[in-house]
Amino acid sequence: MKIGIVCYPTFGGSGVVATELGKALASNGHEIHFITYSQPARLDFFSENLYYHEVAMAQYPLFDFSPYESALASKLVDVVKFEKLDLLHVHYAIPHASVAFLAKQILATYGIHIPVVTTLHGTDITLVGKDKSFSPVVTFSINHSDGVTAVSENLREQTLESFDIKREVRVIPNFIDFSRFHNKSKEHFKRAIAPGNERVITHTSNFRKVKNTQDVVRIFKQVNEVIPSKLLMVGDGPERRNTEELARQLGVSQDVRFLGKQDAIEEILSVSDLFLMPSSSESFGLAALEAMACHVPVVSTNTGGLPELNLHGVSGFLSNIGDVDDMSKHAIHILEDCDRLQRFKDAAFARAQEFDLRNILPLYEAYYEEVLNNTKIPG
Ligand code: GMT
Repeated sequence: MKIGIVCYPTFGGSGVVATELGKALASNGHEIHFITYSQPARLDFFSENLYYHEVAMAQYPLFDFSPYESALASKLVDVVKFEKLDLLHVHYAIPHASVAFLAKQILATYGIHIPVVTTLHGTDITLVGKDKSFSPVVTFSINHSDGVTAVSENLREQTLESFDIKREVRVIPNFIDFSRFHNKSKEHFKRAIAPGNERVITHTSNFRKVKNTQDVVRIFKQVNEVIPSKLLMVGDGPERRNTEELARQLGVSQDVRFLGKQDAIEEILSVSDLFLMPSSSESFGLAALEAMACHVPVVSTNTGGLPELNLHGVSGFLSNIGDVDDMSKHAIHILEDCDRLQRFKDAAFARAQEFDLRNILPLYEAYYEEVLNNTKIPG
């Protein structure tokens, strides 16, 4: 199958899922065309089945805001026509689903019929999509996609509650590629990070408000008072400065390292004992799954799709949003006893295995076939 994938090429979760999916489909023999405004962060190797088309935008003094949607739609028309694609799979509804609809209408005028699958990732529904400035377009483009998937049951329910949806939304959960995410032996790195054999606690995110990165530091302070620990903060974003400031105010900055954006996240996770995700909204929690795949238990909130991933008392614990004391108590419980920590590590890994790419990829392939069959023009 020849598939065009549209996504945000950044370090955000939806871009990572789209890129990893494209890479896996290409390894399975499909021809994959990424159509984005810059090279996707995880598109880091060459394969004969992978293509990348950059959406270039003409600048003009009249444009206060560059009309990216028009440039992307034009690029989609061009790539679908020239490369003879069978299907478009767009990740993150805003603006990709409505742009794909526009491209599809334009292509129809050339007698080309291409089905569009939209994957909803989270904030395109929960935080941003619901806003009045977007919701009519989001509703329309979900209803007019030929296939729609959501990355968790909770996101599917939220979509149906928040918008007037007249079609099926299929749940296909996020996945993990174990050929990349596995526990690597990084003893020298661990000794450098935690020379006194302290426990290593990790958080990775884009440091947006929704991630509650200050709660990570608050939890760490409580844990560190009982169990000597180090905190690794991976990623960057608007809340990083406030979070660094809080670490200084709380007097823990000597035990906290802000590492910025990192590509080799699996190496950092491999030296970690616990992952913290105190988000106030999380449709799935891909970063938590990546941690679990590296044998790292997760203390998270119970919001959104997190309870579908992180099993309370098994792979980690769930607490209410903002309940720093509860999350600290759970973190200490996991970390204070070596045997218990090992049990949580094993259980986190076992849970992650249920989201193995090898189990999820066939679900996407079958869904593409289903959509193609349902949209086939007779004759
Ligand atoms: O805000 C983010 O975390 C990035 C965002 C994205 O779409 O780039 O992530 C969302 O999609 C991820 C991949 O499906 C999910 O794992 C994240 O839970 C989700 N983020 C939120 O719902 C806040």
